[in-house]
Amino acid sequence: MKTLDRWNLIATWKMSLGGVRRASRLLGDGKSLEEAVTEAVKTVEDEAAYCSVGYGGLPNRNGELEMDAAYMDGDTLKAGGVMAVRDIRNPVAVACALSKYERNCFLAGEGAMVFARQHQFAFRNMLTPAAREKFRKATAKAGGPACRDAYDGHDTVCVIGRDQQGSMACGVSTSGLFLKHPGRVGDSPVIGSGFYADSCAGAAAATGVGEDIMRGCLSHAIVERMADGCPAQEACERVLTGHIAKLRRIGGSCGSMSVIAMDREGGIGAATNLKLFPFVVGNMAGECRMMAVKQADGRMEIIEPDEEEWKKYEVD
Ligand code: SD4
Repeated sequence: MKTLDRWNLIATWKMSLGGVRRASRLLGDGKSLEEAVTEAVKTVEDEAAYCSVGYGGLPNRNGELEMDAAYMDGDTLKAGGVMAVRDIRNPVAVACALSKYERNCFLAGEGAMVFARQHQFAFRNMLTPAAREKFRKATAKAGGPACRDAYDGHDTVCVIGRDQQGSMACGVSTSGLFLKHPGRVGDSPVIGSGFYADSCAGAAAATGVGEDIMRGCLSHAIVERMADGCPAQEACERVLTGHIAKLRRIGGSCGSMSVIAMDREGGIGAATNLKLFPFVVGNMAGECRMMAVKQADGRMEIIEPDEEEWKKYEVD
């Protein structure tokens, strides 16, 4: 197990690179952790080319785009989330606003959209022509939306941040599984499953098949390990491999699952049951790097692939 450097940001998938760059500059300029983390997530939400988060995300069975997002402040343990919302430009911003409340912090569907309207959050038609076309092709091929199970092209942007004072926070956003049932909620806006941040211990977040991630409350389990002094990398590996072994023991196969974590000193960790899971790290000096966990037979190796190697893997 490789010991890694100290970082201020860690985020899932290659798509988070632009957002992490922006967040690292914001932190370096003395902006708040909340601003840096939410900006990193918003950057991905706003980009149409990333087809599993925000604008241009994956439609559900009705051809509508329903999104989940959450935010957690690791100092106060306050968290907020929105579930199955439509046409909100930046769901993570609404989740962050909800995290300030004492009650009614997690809102679903129409209720969340009413809150967003009342608080002047921006709305836009989030369904792009490319997403419509993707829906049309997938449903035509399968003979209708209801016949087709969700496929593997779904990803969540998860961003964990830590500032100079050691405060930690986490933001996540996704359109969830392609062709999911209307109203389906994945792990992403479920506290302890898709995300968890506790500045006294560390923070963790997950991406993959939400139903399987939720069965292990993976993010909270990883943070608990770090609270006991386990380094972030070891916590990620132990929790993920233990959960997968258990799922296999009790009921056969499980879907894709990947996790990232950061301990309170800025040590990072990542684990996956994919062959390769890319992630991005950044620090306050503006240094950002793309890394990946390579996995074979449950053994993980953190690597920094070069351009040629990335091409071999064809992953986002
Ligand atoms: C969900 N966990 O809705 C999300 C999707 C995802 O990689 O992250 N896929 O289940």
